[in-house]
Amino acid sequence: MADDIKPPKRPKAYDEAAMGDLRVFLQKAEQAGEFHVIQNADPHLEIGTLFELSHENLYPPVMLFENMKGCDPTHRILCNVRVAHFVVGDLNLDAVKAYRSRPKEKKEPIPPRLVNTGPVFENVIEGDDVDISKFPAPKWHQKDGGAYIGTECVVVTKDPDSDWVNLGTYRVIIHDNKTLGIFIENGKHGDQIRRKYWAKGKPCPIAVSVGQAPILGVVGSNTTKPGVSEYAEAGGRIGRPVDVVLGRHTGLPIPADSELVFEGFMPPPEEDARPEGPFGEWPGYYASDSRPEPVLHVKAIYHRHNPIIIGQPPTKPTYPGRQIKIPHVAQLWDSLEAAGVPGIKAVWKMPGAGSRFMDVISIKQMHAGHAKMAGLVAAGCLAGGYMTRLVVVVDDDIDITNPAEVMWAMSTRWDPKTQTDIIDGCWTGQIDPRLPPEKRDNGDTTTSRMIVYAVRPWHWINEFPKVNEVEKDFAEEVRQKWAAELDFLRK
Ligand SMILES: Cc1cc2nc3c(=O)[nH]c(=O)nc-3n(C[C@H](O)[C@H](O)[C@H](O)COP(=O)(O)O)c2cc1C
Ligand SMILES: [Mn+2]
Repeated sequence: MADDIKPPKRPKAYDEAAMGDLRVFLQKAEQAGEFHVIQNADPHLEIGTLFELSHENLYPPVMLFENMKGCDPTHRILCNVRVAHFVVGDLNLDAVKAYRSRPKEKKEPIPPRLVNTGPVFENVIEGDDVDISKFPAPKWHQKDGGAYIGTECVVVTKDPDSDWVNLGTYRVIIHDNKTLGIFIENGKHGDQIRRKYWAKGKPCPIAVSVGQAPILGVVGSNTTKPGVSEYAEAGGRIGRPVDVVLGRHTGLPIPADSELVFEGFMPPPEEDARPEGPFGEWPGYYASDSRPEPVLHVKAIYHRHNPIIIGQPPTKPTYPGRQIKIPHVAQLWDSLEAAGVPGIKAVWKMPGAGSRFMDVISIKQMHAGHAKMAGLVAAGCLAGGYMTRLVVVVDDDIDITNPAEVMWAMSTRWDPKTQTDIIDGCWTGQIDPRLPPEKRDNGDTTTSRMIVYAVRPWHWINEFPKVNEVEKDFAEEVRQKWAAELDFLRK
C-alpha cells in the first residue's frame, strides 16, 4: 500500500452497534440529528419521490415512514440507512485507505451463530393465512411495473452441493398474495445456485429478508468469492457472529432479528415465470424493461412486531446522494494489489457513472507496460469485471477524485490511437441501457469496454513537457503570507 497513508481512522460506517442492529441504528440516527419521521405519506409514488428528492443531498437523511396511506399503522418503511453522514463519514480517499487498512481481525470472516429463536418469529404466518399484500410495498418510480417490497433486501440461498450460504441483494416485486418475483441477473451467485436445484429437477429454496441489520445490506450487494458466505463477511465486519434461525420450511438460515422474511420455493421458469419490471435501475433507466422471470411461491411469512421494511431503490447516478461506495473502491484496489500490480497510488470512480461504469486508477509508473497491467487487471477482475464501460489509468500526480484532473490527463497525455484498448465480449447485464435489443433477446449480456492509458508514455517519460503549475508547498506558503490581506486567498 502507498506510504503516505494517514493514521487509519476507522470509517464511521463500521459503528458495529448501529450496523449490526437496525433498531439500534434508528436510535443512533436520531442522536446524529439526521433523522426524519414522516407521517401519512402515500406509498404510491409519493414516498419514492421524497426518496429521490432526498438524494439531491450528498448525505441524504434517514427517513422513517409511519402511518402510510392505506397501510397497517404498525408497519414502517425506512430509507437511506447506508448513506447518511453519520454512517459513511467523509467520502474521500482517506476513507478508502482507512477502510483498506482496518485491523486484520476485522477482515477475517466470522461464521454466523445458529440460535433457537429470535424476534423474527414474533409473528409466524403460514398456509392459507399467507397474504403478502398486507405489507407496504411502494411503487417507487413512475414507470415501475408494480409494487416492490424488496429493494435493499437480502435473498438467502444455499448451494445444494456444499455448505455455502449466499446472500444477495436482488429486487423483489409482489405478483399476488402468495407470489413474489425476484430479479436475479445471469451469473450472480443466487442465479448459479438456483440453476443447480433446477438441474436436479427441484425448486430452489429461498428466504427473502426485507428489513435487517444494515451490515447485511452492505454484504448482500457486494461481490464475494463464490463459496464465501456473506453472513461470515458481515460477522467479520461487526466483530461478532450474526445470529441466525432456521426457516421452518426450507431450513435456510435467516437473520434472527430480521424485521420481515418471506420463505418459499422457486420452481424453474419452465414451470412458473411471470413478467417482472420495468423498474427504475441504478444506471438511470428502465433498461431491463419487462420480461418473464422465475417466481417465489411463499410458504411462510415471519415478522417482528411493528416491522420495518428497508426501502432503497436506485436513483439516477447523477444525484449526489448516489455517493461513491467506499467498499467497492477498496475492493478494486485490493484486487489490483492481489494480482501483483505495483505502484498503485489511488483508485476512484467517476461521478455520474454509478458504482460500476467508470474506474480510474492512478499509478506511479515503474516500467514499460506497467499502465497496461493495471488497466487489464481492473477491466478483468471480479471487482471490475461487471458492467464496466471505461477504465482510465493516469499518473500519480493526478487527483483522481477531481473529474477535471482526470479530464485534463486524458486531454493532454492520451493518444487515442496508441493508448487505448477496446475489448469485446465483456460481462454486463440486462440493466445495461446500451445492451442492443437483439443481444438482450438472445441472452448475450456482453458489451465492449475501453481502457484508456492517459499516462505519460513510458519510453519518453523524461522528455514529456513539464506541468505548468506552481509547486503546491510553495503556493501554500504564498497563500499563508497574503491571506490576511487578500480575502480571495482564504479557503
Ligand atoms: C439496492 C440494490 C439493488 C440491487 N438489485 C439487484 C437486482 O435486482 N438484481 C441483481 O442481479 N443484482 C442487484 N443488485 C446487485 C447485487 O446485489 C450484487 O451484484 C451482489 O454482488 C449480488 O450478490 P452475489 O454476488 O452473491 O450474487 C442490487 C444492488 C443494490 C445495492
Ligand atoms: Mn455471493
